[in-house]
Amino acid sequence: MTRGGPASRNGSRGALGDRVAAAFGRRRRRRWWPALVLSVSTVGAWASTATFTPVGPTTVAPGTPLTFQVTLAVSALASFDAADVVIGCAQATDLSFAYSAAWTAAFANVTPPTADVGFYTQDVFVGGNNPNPVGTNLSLGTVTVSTTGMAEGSYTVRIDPSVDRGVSRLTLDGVLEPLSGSATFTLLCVFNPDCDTDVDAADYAVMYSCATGPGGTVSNACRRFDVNSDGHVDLKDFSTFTRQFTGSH
Ligand SMILES: [Ca+2]
Ligand SMILES: [Ca+2]
Ligand SMILES: [Ca+2]
Repeated sequence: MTRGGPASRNGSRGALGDRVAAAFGRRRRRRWWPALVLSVSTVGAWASTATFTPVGPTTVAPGTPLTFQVTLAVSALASFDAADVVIGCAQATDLSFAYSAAWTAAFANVTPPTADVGFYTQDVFVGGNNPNPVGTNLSLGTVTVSTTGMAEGSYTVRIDPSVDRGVSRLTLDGVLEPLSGSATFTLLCVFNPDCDTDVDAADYAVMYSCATGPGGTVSNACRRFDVNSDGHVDLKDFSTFTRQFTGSH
């Protein structure tokens, strides 16, 4: 699916609307319920939570994929029997999703993951509905962000109904709570300022110019060398550098 232009975005939302309608198929007679409750739920107390738990470090070199386990939990609702979720990352080059075994066991109707629904540069629409409530919290699955081609910097993967126009929500018997949550990650070429495939003498020359000693303060440009995050570039960091030194290749 193409992305970016107004026409394609409208098309994406149309396809998404079909998905949502399909997901709520047996409940369509009660569709006035979500619209009615939305004005209540946006007051603030009604807000379900998506927790992103990183699988591995959240600071990695560009090109290294990052995976997060996503768990959904209700707030004011006693449970939930349906979920509609858009997970997205504004600057990612690719994003993939896999349901947890708990999710596929709990829901009779599991929404087939639909990629590129048009709210973020990369996103996926997932969810499910069930005749009976499935509990107060449940593991949704894992989302993996490919960072190939992305620049160094900080990024966010998120579920945000203010971006997806209220699609993300948990529902119990037609009563809904908006669903939101996020995680940040950092792409950084640690010890490797030229971001090539090695840690060599050229990188060491830059590290040497960044050295602060134990009493100095590291600059933002030199944080890649402060691997123990104590605010200094000193012998402790150099000790780690020597273990990661590969030489030119
Ligand atoms: Ca290098
Ligand atoms: Ca340090
Ligand atoms: Ca090199």
